[in-house]
Amino acid sequence: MELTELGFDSVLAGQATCGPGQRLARVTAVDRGRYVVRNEAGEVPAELTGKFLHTAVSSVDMPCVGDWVCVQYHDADSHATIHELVPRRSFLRRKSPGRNIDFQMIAANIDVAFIVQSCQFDFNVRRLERYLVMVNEGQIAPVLLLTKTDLVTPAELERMQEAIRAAGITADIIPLSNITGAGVAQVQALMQAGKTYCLLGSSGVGKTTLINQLLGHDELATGAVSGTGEGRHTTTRRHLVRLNNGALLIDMPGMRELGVMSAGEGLEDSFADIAALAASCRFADCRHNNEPGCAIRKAIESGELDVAHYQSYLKLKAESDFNEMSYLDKRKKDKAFGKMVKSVLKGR
Ligand SMILES: Nc1nc2c(ncn2[C@@H]2O[C@H](COP(=O)(O)OP(=O)(O)OP(=O)(O)O)[C@@H](O)[C@H]2O)c(=O)[nH]1
Ligand SMILES: [Mg+2]
Ligand SMILES: [Zn+2]
Repeated sequence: MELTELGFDSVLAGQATCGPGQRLARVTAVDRGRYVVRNEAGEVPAELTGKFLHTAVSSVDMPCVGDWVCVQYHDADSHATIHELVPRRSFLRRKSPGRNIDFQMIAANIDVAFIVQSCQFDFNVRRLERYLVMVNEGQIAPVLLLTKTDLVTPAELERMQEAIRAAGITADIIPLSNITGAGVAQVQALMQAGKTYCLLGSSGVGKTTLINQLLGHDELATGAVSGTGEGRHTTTRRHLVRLNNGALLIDMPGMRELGVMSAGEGLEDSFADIAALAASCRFADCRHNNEPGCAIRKAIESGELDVAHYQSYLKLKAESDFNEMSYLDKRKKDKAFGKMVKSVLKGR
């Protein structure tokens, strides 16, 4: 196997600067501080060097699934140590769950993210918008998958697709059923050898079931859903697998919280319709309240712009601004603290 078959390309090659005795490998699984890396020869367990841990200033600097790393192999190549992270070509990150204001890296070097929602109970356009912000911010192309179409009528499915389009979302939508197999071939057809894909969505929507379909056998564990259609977090670790057609696919646990932060570009890309409208307001600094010549207000009044969609944008923008401010504040304090410690140590 060549590294290009694991997704390596010229962009990454231009960024990789491994030291002597080190080799390139891709992180294929992460589970609470334990890693698995894969190269031409296969997969082995790996751990971070002390130096790596010491120089990592933020959780964002830690390897995640999909990352390329410089590793050293030990004991007849039976395990490896991770020395260096190759700069990411694209990334998926969110605000870490709970009150903690920090980023959490989810995956890296992804080409296409499948945003998965189940037609049964799980469907929610506002949540779709959140996923889109995250995906767009990380320079990843989104494709929407609506699963469990076997549980709804064609008319219901049609309404869901209309609701997505009404929110100005232009990404491709593939409805599918893992039970009847409808739509699965369409997903398969768009996956290319050497490109990396990931599956994002709530627990129980059928992400792993779809991967098993694409693999052609039940390799990964899937779980039952409760009466409400909610999953029970069957997948617990992020894991990259290679399909027969050469495409690389990352399975992930279902996400509960999806905080957005510092998503400037992600927001503008995901709400491109709103950005375009705002650009034609009479005043460049229009706040879209009661200013004359406001294109946003006019579009809402004429029904061209969906109010819920606009409110969702305002809400995400406020949340992102707040989180970003708190994050910058925290980083400043971290830095000031570091400086203080250094000066105290120097003075001893
Ligand atoms: N009716 C129906 N059931 C499905 C479909 N896809 C998956 N399921 C069922 O939904 C349940 C959950 O599927 P999983 O593939 O484990 O869901 P997941 O998204 O991987 O969930 P987590 O790993 O918890 O994030 C299983 O019982 C599947 O058999 C589908 O298209 N239609
Ligand atoms: Mg799963
Ligand atoms: Zn305006």
